[in-house]
Amino acid sequence: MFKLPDLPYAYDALSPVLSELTMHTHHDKHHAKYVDTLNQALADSGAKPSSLEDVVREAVAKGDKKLINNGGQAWNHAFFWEAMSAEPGAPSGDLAAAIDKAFGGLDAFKAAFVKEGVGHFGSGWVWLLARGGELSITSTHDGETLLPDPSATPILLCDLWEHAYYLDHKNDREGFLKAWIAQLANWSFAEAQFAAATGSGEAYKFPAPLAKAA
Ligand code: MN3
Repeated sequence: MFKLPDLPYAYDALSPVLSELTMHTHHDKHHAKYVDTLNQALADSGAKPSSLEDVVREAVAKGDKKLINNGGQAWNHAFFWEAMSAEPGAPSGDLAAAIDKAFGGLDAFKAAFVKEGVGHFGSGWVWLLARGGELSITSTHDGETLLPDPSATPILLCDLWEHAYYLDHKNDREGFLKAWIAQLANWSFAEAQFAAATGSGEAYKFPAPLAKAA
């Protein structure tokens, strides 16, 4: 079975953009429920997967909605926690150069990321991703991941579900996204992901399942 990953910082570390209450609700209730439902579905089917990435890719291949949604949400939230930091820094080196090339500068990238998130109808996720050294922005619906696309490496990810921001920003998704990209995007994590996309080091993986059956 898969274990709910801990937050890589204190629950109040991302305040005021994301409050302690939001982080407790989002991680301890929403993310936990996706992991629980994923584990129950795997237990019911007798599956003994070696990675969550394999679970999601196989679920997509089979059209298994329950595993696509709950496995995808388990993965996306774990990546989302890593993609945030109380000390976000700024992109440098190869990643900064790739941002300039793709978007015409960091401010233009941030505006494009916010625009994609605001324009996404309903629940989902907004991504900065790399194909090799080439950056782009996309959004996915509900629990969809980028895992079925072997050419795509996620660099940054922000949650567009209302549960991610409603307690702190009410219906103001644009205000949330502007604050998020300015104050929480974890650029050292993004640089490590970009290095992996361009052939140096390993991209993020969800923690391997515990040996014991669910
Ligand atoms: Mn969420």
